[in-house]
Amino acid sequence: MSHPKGAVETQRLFFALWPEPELQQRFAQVAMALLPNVAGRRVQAENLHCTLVFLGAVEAAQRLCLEDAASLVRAEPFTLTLDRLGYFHRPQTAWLGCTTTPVALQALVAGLCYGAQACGFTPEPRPYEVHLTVARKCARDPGRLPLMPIAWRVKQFALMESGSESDGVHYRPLRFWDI
Ligand code: 2AM
Repeated sequence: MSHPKGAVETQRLFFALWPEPELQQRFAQVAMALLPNVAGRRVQAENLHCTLVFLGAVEAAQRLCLEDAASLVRAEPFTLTLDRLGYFHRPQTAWLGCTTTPVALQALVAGLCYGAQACGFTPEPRPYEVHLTVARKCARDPGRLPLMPIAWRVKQFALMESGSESDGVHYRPLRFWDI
């Protein structure tokens, strides 16, 4: 891609938990069953993920710093039990979430936030709420619908790139770390 003279090339990046394709399909099926007539934009199965830390526009040198920082993060594997449907009013998103956030997940997010800060990023100031967005631009809160819990054994996290293409946004894992 060509850039105007002087413009710095960046990638739109974030750290995330990235489910295996079978699990993405399962989450998509659950979302379809819970929100059959969602008046919004459903997230495609192959894009379903849990954001850990959003970074935004990242330059090449910053990416190296972030990868080094991620390599230093120590966390334990954990089981994420997705057992509730939630809604964020401002971005109007519906998501699958957890009644109980594993301590190991909080530690992982804290470690990544610390690393991101060391690389010059300002992480989200609000407390972390684990969520797997299933629909965007939902004008109305779908409410507290019951959900058969889905247990997701998490053993790695990923640095992800978000790319805009003619058919919409696509997320691509750039690198995985075992935890
Ligand atoms: P979310 O919608 O599930 O919260 C890649 O763009 C991912 O990063 C999105 O799926 C989104 O996750 C999250 N994201 C995008 N923009 C963001 C922002 N400004 N602040 C925090 N998270 C953001």
